[in-house]
Amino acid sequence: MTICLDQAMIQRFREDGFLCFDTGLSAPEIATLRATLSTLHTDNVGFKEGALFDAMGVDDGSAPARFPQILHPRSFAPQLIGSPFYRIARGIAEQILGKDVRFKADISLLKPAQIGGPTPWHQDEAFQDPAFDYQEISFWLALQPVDTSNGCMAYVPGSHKGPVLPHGFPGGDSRIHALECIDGFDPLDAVSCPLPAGGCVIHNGKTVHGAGPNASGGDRMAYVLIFDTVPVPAKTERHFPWRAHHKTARAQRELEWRRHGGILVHLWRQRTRVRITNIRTLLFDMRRALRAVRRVVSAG
Ligand SMILES: O=C(O)CCC(=O)C(=O)O
Repeated sequence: MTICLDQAMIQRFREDGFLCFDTGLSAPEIATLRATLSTLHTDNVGFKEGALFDAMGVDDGSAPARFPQILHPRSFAPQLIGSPFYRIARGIAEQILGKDVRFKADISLLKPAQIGGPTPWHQDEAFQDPAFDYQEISFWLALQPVDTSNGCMAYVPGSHKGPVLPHGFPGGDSRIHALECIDGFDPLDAVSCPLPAGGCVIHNGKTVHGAGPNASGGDRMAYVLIFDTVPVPAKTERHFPWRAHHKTARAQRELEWRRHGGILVHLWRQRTRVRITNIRTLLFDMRRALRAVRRVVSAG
């Protein structure tokens, strides 16, 4: 199945920095995705390598996770990449970003019933290296209906047109994975995006967004696919000082795992991302792989 956005929708996405649409996925297709991801969470898949972590806690196992996430769940359930959702998202990403679009990442997001914490306001680009400029779109798929009672997403329209704003850590605790935007926007401008199961909201890497807690009796699950074009050196110098202070248990587990041989598994998995469209994309991927190896060597 393929879905195309019409020109008015694409224009709205460019203006607002986010857009909701219906994927048209069938109930069994949504149930399959939900069951696949639920099993990974229940089995604690990826914890040792830092793929599974609590984005809203110190993530040392001392308290129930308030926002467990799995980075790259496709590494543990490869069938996710053949899913109809992947094909739909890829087609729309190509429509918006052009033929050179690349699949960047997938993430499984679980906000547990009643204890699921709010997602702080943030811009995804605040996590990235400020030396590059990015073109990125996230596809956030609701795996059950979402509204303000279970933490639907909310966006500040037009915020993607400005710079990356100052960020810090929730409660000032740099052990927490999540980042929080601390200045330069008004949360009262935000628009909530309730969705039916199978509804999707896409956002730009610079759009300020967040979500409320899950106060409902059921888990709130979402599956995210991210597509990008190869980053280019930043046109203007910028600094994200919070990145130097970020010290999470997740990153530490990942480093340990890579030091003990996981680096080879990591590089092998990354091969599916490489798209040799031109020499620039190849060089970018080679440099990134080298950086990953250097980090492991210097930690050892
Ligand atoms: O699901 C959420 O509450 C947050 C997701 C998010 O921040 C993202 O997909 O970029």
